[in-house]
Amino acid sequence: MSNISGTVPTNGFVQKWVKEVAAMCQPDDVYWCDGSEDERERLTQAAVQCGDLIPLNQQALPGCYLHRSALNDVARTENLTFVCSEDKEDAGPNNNWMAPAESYDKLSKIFAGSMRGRTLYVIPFLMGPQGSPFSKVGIQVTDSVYVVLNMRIMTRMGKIALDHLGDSDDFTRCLHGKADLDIERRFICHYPQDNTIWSVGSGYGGNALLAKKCLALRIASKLGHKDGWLAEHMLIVGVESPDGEIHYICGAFPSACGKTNLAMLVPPATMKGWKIHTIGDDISWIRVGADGRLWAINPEAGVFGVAPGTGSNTNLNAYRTVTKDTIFTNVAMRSDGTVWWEGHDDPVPSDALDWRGEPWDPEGGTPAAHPNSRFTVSIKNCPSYSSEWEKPQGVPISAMLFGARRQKLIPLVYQSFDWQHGTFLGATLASETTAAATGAVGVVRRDPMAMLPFCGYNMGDYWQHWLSMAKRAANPPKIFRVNWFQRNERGRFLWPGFGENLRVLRWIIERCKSGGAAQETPIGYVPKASSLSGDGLNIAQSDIDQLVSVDREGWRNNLKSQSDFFATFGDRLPAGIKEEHKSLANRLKA
Ligand code: OXD
Ligand code: MN
Repeated sequence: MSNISGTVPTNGFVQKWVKEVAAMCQPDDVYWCDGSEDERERLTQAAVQCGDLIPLNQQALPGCYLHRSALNDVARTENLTFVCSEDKEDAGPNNNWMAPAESYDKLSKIFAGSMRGRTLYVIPFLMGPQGSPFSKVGIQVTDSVYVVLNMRIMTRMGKIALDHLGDSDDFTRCLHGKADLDIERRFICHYPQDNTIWSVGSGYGGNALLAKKCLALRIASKLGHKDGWLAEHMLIVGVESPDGEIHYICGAFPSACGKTNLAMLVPPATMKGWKIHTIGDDISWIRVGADGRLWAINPEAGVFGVAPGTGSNTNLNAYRTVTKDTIFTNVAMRSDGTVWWEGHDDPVPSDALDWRGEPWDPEGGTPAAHPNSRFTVSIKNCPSYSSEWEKPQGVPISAMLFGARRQKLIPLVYQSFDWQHGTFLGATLASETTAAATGAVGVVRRDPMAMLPFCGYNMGDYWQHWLSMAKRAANPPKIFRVNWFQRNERGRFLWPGFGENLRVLRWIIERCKSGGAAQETPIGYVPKASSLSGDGLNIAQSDIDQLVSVDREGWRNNLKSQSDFFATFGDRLPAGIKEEHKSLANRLKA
């Protein structure tokens, strides 16, 4: 029998489920979290004592701590992630699948007795604004105090969630255990039919903070399919023009492709009067409003951002965001107890411990911070945070972006002809892989809507669901494809990116208002070079011309890879997507 402490809720469904998992995992103690400040302090001390957190220099970085993860546990492991629907076809070729009974059985054996000598923490959490009919409750149990402290930042945790739940049974059951962190016994399994997630053998964010990828994307995408809404791997940002008008934009980009930077963009000095309002940097839940527009909420409360490349020149807002109350994971630590990573403002240190805690040799050819090192911090810490984040109905979306990392072929920006063509632009998204998932980096892979690792059901059905939104929403957002990452033959980036991306957003907003000069091409509407230049943009005309040019031959060569990919979805591929592929081929022929 475990010792029980903390605030036990009155909800009988929650109590019963926690009793069942405790009987399986056999922890010494069960602690029910309430989300209070006092609890944060106690659990932080416990994390320091067990070595999960290392206090950083509290003068320079108040409330900041460092976590070093197991060496084999530094990124999402997509090959060990499963959607365990009853029917394999419902998981689709985009997911690994295991039969539910087999997977429950396999994982039960790993969980059995795995928490002996440990504490099982119960974390009630709310995804979405308080009082919103769109918000969802999850209950996560975990044996990692690091996970509890991260969930506390990433979600609205504790009493607020239990109040929202009341005596209902409608919550996602999220079971997480580190077990022995053995990669051979690591599984991240989703059971959409049971509104349940089981994850074992990893402490890494995307595998272990079950609110994030597991609930807010994989499980939520399936719920959205059933109930007529979308759960997307999208940032939400408000862009205010000098006349005070704000347009909200959602943007899907694969992991580690700059969503956090775009959500927190700092306008360049040359674009006076423009302002940015940050609502979310990773996930959007999107519904049709009574006015026929799409409205989005950010279900999360924090940012789990990639540290390397974050500096005051690239993203001053993010850089400032992480100066207090931040948990850093796998960054380097200097001898004065402050942090460093590649792309940090300060010079390369000679006195740092690398992400593994070993003395770091700047000449040694290995990075000081892990390329997927992270910061976890409240979104409210961000200087450009917008209180619209709290609005129960969310914000109305004017434009949606699909972006990826592509050295060639994809212009800086272009607009779809309509919603169906926009869905096709999302469905044909492909990107060079990054360190956010294990596996090779820099290889082009198809990543439709930046959801390949996160869509909790058959992607053919998901595209059909996207297409069907046009019938539900009389006034849907305009859809654009963007690519900040084009390079010339010598490998130099053609576009300065970061704050200058606001020029692209400005053109997008003009297009949403039926203005903005554009050229119709076979792939969509591309801006005139003059729409982006001016106002002190310091790049060569030839670079701008290349950024907005359409390489017809390259596009024709790309058609086969699109159709090969679509063919893997068999008869689940919607007619609308087939039609768009055919129309593109015809336009390119003309
Ligand atoms: C993330 C990811 O952590 O996409 O947001 O990997
Ligand atoms: Mn993400």
